[in-house]
Amino acid sequence: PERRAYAAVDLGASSGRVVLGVPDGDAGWRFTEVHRFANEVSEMEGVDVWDVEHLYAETLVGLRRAGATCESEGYRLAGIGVDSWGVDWTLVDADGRAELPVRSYRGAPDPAPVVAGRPLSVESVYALSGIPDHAINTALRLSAESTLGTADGRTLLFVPDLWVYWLTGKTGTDPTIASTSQLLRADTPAFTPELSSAVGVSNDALPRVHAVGSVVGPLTSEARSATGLGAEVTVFRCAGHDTAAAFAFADPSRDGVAEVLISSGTWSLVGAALAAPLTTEEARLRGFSNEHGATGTLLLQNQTGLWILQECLREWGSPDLASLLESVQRLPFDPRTFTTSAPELFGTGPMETRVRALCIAAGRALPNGRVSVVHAIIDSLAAAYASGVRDTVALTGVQPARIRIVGGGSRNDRLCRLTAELTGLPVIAGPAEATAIGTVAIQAAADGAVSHPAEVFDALDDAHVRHYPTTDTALVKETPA
Ligand code: ADP
Ligand code: LRH
Repeated sequence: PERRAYAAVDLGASSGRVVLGVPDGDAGWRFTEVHRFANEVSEMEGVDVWDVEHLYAETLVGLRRAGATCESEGYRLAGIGVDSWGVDWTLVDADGRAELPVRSYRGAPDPAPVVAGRPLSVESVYALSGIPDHAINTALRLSAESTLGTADGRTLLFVPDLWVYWLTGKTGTDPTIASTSQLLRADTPAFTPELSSAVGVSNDALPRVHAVGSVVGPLTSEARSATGLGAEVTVFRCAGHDTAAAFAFADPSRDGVAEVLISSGTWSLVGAALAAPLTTEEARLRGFSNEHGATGTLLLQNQTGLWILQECLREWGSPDLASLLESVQRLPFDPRTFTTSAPELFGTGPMETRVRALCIAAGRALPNGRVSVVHAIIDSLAAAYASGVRDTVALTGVQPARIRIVGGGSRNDRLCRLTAELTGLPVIAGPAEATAIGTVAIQAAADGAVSHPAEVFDALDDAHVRHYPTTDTALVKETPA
């Protein structure tokens, strides 16, 4: 029988990759990263942008490799899916030209004037969209720019939608990425003029919302010749939002709130999968968004994540992360942590100085050298995870059995260990590539190769996951203030 394989194009804020997933007999699924390429915010004429043309060119390289790998191993590449970071967008005009470059949320303006001028109350916007006001939200930035009062034949596409458009020539979006905009309803996957008109955005410019797992179509002839792939490869609309792809295993209708979910990458997302949105005033004040998941609602607190460490590394000329982490591995937890989501850490610019200043304010003057900085960052990220877990428990009223940490940060042993110690909940860490695995799993389910995306995750072997018990209080000696 034909052995069908699926490719995930996973665009993260710190790197992009193309991952090939193949069914591997009784052993479940095997994942091969066929291509990885760096990504970062760059500055163009004073504006923070993503070099999407470069990222797309790298994507084509990766897809070519995915095709070649399939051919040499006797698989047929049956599907391609794309996911990326949230909120950023482009406009495609009537001639199919995308407005480039895509601006990065890192340069988002102060949203206060837009919020003050909006005819809907802060509470109504939250009740409708499930998304609290945050400078990065598509809705608030579009409004600040006043560029989309009339559609003029233009269609708004989020980053994964732009990839799907370039690959297939078809416009559209999916509920997961669209929900990061604050323009989609939380209770049903539809844009509403109530939300768009409140921020002066034409509802006509918003793309059609297609279900997660729907077929988009074959590659354009241009994409075929750039990748060497044929017309038999189907592009699927997956969970375009990387966070939703990473949590594609969590199905609240099957599992209830069994675990607290943490996605640990450039951002930290902490929360739970729910059967329906939770838009209470308490949820809003605690900073939780209700985003559409691959199924159900993802109630998530957006925290600044490993961005802080990434920017320090960039400033230090990219020293080896593993050896830096090794040098803080056995240091005791210092409860004098700083607020990782402090607004001064948000933008690009010198990070070490900003971290040192916040540490001094927290009564933790750091000695010279990088080790103390890394120590303070990891301790502070773990304290933020613990606080997000407490908030999740308070909001849902459920005492979860464990915490699941996915994403690149699940490889950070100290971070995972501290999270278990500070919360008293066991941590399951991994898979680090949950996002790409989710994007493969959604295709496999849509294509009938598995009955639920969770099956693909359930079949992962121990190489993908590590267990941290709560009894290990080796690092936490004093309880944080
Ligand atoms: P994004 O999708 O936002 O680009 P990732 O999920 O790829 O983020 O996570 C990137 C982060 O993962 C890096 O900032 C780094 O701190 C962490 N990471 C990656 N590999 C390792 C490793 N081997 N050990 C510890 N941390 C790692
Ligand atoms: C994480 C993420 C997160 C936010 C941010 C912009 O990669 O998608 O969920 O939406 O990026």
